[in-house]
Amino acid sequence: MSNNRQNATDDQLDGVAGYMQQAKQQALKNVEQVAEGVAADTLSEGKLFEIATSIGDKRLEELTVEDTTCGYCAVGCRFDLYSDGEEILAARPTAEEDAPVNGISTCVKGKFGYNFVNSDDRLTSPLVRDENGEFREATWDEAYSRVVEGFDRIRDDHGAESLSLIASSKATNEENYLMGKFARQVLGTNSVDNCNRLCHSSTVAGLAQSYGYGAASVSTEDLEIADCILLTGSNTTEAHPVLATRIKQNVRDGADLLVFDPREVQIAEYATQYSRIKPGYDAVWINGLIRHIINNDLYDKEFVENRVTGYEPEEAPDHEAADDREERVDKRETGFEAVKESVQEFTPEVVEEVTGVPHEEVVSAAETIAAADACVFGWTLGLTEHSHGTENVLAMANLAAITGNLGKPGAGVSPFRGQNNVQGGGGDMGPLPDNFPGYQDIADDELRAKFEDAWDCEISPEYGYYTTQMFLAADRGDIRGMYIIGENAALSEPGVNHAEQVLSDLDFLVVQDLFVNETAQYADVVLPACSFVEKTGTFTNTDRTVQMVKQVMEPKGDSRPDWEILQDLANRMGREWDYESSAEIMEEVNSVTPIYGGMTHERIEAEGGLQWPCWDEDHPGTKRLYEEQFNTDNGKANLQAVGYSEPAETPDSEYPLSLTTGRVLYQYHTGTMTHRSDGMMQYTPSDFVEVHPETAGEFDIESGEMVTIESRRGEIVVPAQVTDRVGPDTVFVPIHFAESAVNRLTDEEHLDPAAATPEYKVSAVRISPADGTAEPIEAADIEAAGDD
Ligand SMILES: Nc1nc2c(c(=O)[nH]1)N[C@H]1C(S)=C(S)[C@@H](COP(=O)(O)OP(=O)(O)OC[C@H]3O[C@@H](n4cnc5c(=O)[nH]c(N)nc54)[C@H](O)[C@@H]3O)O[C@H]1N2
Ligand SMILES: Nc1nc2c(c(=O)[nH]1)N[C@H]1C(S)=C(S)[C@@H](COP(=O)(O)OP(=O)(O)OC[C@H]3O[C@@H](n4cnc5c(=O)[nH]c(N)nc54)[C@H](O)[C@@H]3O)O[C@H]1N2
Ligand code: SF4
Ligand SMILES: [Mo]
Repeated sequence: MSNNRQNATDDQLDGVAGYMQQAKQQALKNVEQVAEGVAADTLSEGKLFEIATSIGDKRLEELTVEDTTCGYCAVGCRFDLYSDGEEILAARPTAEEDAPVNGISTCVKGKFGYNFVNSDDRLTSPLVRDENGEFREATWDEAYSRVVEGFDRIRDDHGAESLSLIASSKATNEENYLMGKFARQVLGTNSVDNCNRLCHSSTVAGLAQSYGYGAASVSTEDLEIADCILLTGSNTTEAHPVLATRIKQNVRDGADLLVFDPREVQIAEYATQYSRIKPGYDAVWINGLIRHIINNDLYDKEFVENRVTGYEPEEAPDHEAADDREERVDKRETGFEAVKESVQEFTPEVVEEVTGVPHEEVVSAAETIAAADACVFGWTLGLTEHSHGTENVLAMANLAAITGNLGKPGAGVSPFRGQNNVQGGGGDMGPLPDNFPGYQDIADDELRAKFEDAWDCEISPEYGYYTTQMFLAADRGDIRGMYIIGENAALSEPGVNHAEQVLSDLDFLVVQDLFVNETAQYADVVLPACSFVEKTGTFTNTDRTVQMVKQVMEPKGDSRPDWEILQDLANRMGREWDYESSAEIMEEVNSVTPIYGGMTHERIEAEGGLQWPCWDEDHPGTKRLYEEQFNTDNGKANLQAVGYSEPAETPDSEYPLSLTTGRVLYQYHTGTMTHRSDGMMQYTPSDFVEVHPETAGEFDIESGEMVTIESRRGEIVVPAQVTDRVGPDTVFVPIHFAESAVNRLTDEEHLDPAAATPEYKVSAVRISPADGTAEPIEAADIEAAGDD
């Protein structure tokens, strides 16, 4: 087996300079096609926005230019996109006042990641199976008929609850609102969920329990004015490059940065303190910090006295899944005294032995946080993707509350959300088995009655299945049909050997996507959707800012925006939907979703974004949550005692290493968008495994050599990158390539009891040399490509 990692020719520059050079040539080519008199020599390396500036005025008039919001990650960068109607030619900064998060910054993906839109294998017409079981192109009419037939058959034979829908956090708020409505009103099932389940649902569950809202309390500007930032489980420079820039700037200006991560990721280079932790034991070191702070009287007594209380869990609705989820919560002691008592077991010895963090590092981090006037607690998947992710988040919420770091400038909790629209489309819009839009509980009789009335349908009070549970329920025959919109479950679910089996055994599967992705290969019908550059609507970013997304190009081929497809299907299934635009859908959202009450397209456009809650048309939106009170019954933060927890599967003699998984800068998830860009592929053409030099020695592995990685569930082969970025007990593999799908190794069964998040961040594995070698893998130059 060979690897073509370094396939750049000799005369090309290495690293990011080479990437920029290539991108510049590509952009120049575009510009030459549309503009006369391009002043190539005005272009400086790494300043490709200037290319767009150099498009001649005359030709400029012939181009479409729209200010829009990035469709990759949840930072929510805004920029102008230029199109000649056929393809995206350039991205350049929009007016700074219209780009509250990024100003003039963007990362490589927002700047250059558009080749996928026009790629030859974009889906341009619906596909159905022919008599031999092969895909053939079909008219929309035929495809819709097949979909209706398929869903009807399952409903008639097995009941509507055996249908489920996976909604797409790539799509707009308006589309996700309709996905939730479609599941409940048209299909008649509460089993509707999305990628938040695989990602930050433990953040949402934990923060909702502790403070009332499952979202960041801060605005992005708080990252720039905090005195101290604690970051954990976040590879910020690669996954949220523009936020990393904000943080680095603040650190240069004197803020403290504390990084806790099993990998010495690039942001750690800027840290006042980097502590290497063993994956899977976050509540332990966080409780160690809390213990030091409380026992040494360093906590914020006034805040604790006035703004903190215990937590009284509500009775769980009567549903198998819900019972299981609530069980652990029921047992939890609540209030400051309970937390104080519960952290006593996390002595310096315990913390060091379990997590590997020496006592001096616990002390210095605790004292830095306690001494800061304002501290932001930032985290991402390293904290959440565990079988006890919600407990990790509760522990972090306790830490922020006892140090009084909420509801004031430069302070608060900042989970960096993932997909471009997972905060809005994946949460706020309620394509969820337990919530209507705006986190309104479906088990609440009054709220359910409101939606039954608004949507003219009956809705069961029983929670549906979470995404991860849908796949387990399918094994039992409880789910028989799925409608998967913009989600590549065949690669992104945990334990994909199992997921593949489920997808192939389903009675009926509809996939709605831009491509025949790995999931679509199991579909009965594939419906071609449009990407964010081909439609209008809104996305909600990581700091609750709702921003406009605008159509820059016509839909490719016969593809249609998701909301139009849903409307067509709803009408064929006996409903009368007549939305003429996404603005009209937003009006309906406004009327049923209190936190979005005043968010019309008109205002979002005029005000350059609005942060929720925004209760009515006169409300200015909310920059920072919890300034006066928490969103709980008594207005106080609910502290909850969090005890010892560990990963569901720990290393042993057979599988001696902890595997953790994640992302790289140049790739995005399952690659449907980034694999179609030559530039991105040149820099990360395959997955790889990071192995510590000592471990490499022990298992006889050299950099560039192919390595077999095995878990109890499967095996993959990837080239090795020998590096001390990881510790000796840990190996890291990215998630971006089907041929080395790391989710063959992960476990689909052990889910977080409150949030049903899988444990992507810890699996027990063993490694051994495989046949073949690859070029040694250089770490990408993240610094320069992350943001400029
Ligand atoms: N380039 C790029 N950017 C992206 C994405 C992408 O695919 N590509 N995806 C987007 C999405 S949807 C998301 S959700 C975000 C994810 O953003 P991140 O969560 O920052 O991304 P990951 O690479 O999964 O990184 C997780 C971090 O957790 C650390 N970690 C691993 N195990 C543990 C543990 O047990 N405890 C702690 N504390 N840390 C641990 C890893 O070393 C790594 O630094 O990125 C978004 N941005
Ligand atoms: N081992 C491991 N596994 C993980 C993770 C991990 O850290 N480790 N992270 C998890 C996380 S946080 C996430 S978010 C998931 C991501 O997993 P997925 O969401 O499955 O990954 P994507 O590749 O982003 O898939 C999005 C799909 O939407 C399509 N698409 C894009 N725009 C549109 C649109 O506007 N409409 C429609 N209909 N389709 C569109 C794309 O072509 C693509 O097929 O992976 C999870 N899996
Ligand atoms: S950081 Fe990059 S991927 Fe994320 S929104 Fe900004 S430009 Fe897009
Ligand atoms: Mo995510």
